[in-house]
Amino acid sequence: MDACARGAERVAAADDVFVVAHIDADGISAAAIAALTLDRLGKKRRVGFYPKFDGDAAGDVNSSPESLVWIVDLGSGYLSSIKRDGVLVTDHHVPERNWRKGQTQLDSFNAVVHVNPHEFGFDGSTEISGAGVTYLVSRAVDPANADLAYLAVIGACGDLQDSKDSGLVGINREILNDAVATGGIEVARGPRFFGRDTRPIRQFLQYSSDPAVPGLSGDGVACSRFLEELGVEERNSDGSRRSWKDLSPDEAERISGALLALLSADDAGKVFGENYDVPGRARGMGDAKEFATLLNSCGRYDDAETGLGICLGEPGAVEAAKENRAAHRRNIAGALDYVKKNGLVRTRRVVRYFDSGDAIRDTVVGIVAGMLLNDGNWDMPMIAFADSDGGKKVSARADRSLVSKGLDLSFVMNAAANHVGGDGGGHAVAAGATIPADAVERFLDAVEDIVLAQLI
Ligand SMILES: [Mn+2]
Repeated sequence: MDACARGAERVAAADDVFVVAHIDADGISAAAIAALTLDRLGKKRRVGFYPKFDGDAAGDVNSSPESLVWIVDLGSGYLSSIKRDGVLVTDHHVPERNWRKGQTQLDSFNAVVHVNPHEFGFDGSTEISGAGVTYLVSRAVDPANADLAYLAVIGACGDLQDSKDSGLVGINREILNDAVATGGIEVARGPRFFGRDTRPIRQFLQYSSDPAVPGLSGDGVACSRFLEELGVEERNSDGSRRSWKDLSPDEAERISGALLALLSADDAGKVFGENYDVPGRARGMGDAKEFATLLNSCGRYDDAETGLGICLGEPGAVEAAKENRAAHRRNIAGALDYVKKNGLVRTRRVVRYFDSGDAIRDTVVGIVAGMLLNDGNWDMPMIAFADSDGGKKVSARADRSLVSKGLDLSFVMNAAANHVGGDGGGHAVAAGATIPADAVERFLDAVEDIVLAQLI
């Protein structure tokens, strides 16, 4: 791609660089590729993470003092909000509509180099990720950066680009070849369930889904019996539990054969495929999908920087990420306890709800609503309120059985929020809204009217 060469020129010519990245695994991997590329050139750089390319991000981009802003896994949808010179965008999201194909200058005449697969007829949802596009520019800067290809594989797996075809396809395939050639990735064929590196082998089978394995998925006892019949020990000689990656090739082969016998040909094609080992890594990072999950968890807990530290090999970063996750779990347990102890849940005609005020963070309240739903009545949606900067943050959760009866929380949240001057949306089973702080009762009235209408 000629665009990659243009991007590389920009990078080489820059004095100092502000890297702007998305907070998910793909964005963090992309940021790591950009940061390492710049470090190797001896350029001064700074990295900023953003959950979306909103006004804050655009403001920071436009006011950054650096000679180049390199936006990774973000930005394509918002090119017109960039009002400065010296911008490189390496992204795979669908470009903003008023950005004309092949255009290298915005109407405001600010020069932006935009590298995006959609401009070249590739599918940005399966064929290349944000980290992948960033990698192609990095490789154009210096072919020796091919050793960073493994990060682009992790980014692509983070964006689930390996799911549809049970392996990477398109330009991702070329990037994978670089990663294998430089020793960053080893391709391992086998079942693609989550947790090859960390889950005990029984749970690895038990939690399999999409598609489920008849007789095994969801049934731990059956999984243990299955392993026993195949002569596969669940524990190592020191008593620790064995994961899929601890198995001998022969044991893995036996399990694979037995799994195949349980699956239809169609489902076998979905269960079996390529996995990507990341050799020489600590447990939890030895599989590209699990590595990506670790990065995603950092981003979700407001700590994408730790994820970047993990990719850059900073000492202590992995421990920090694990501590983050433990703190998050404690946080949720405490919040759940708070709602229960104070008897906050109220039941109305057709919904249950609680208002945690400022006691529970608005990023956690939806998770708490989902957990309450699980141990309470499944026949009513759960609506949770929390104070936030912009008013009341609302999170709604419902059991799938209600959705199959016609409930659509996305529509409910959107319509009820609009009714009181707020905004909302999401999915049928999980949705959210932001409403004026004094509108809770009116909002709930509207919610109930709509839910009733949907469930009649
Ligand atoms: Mn992405």
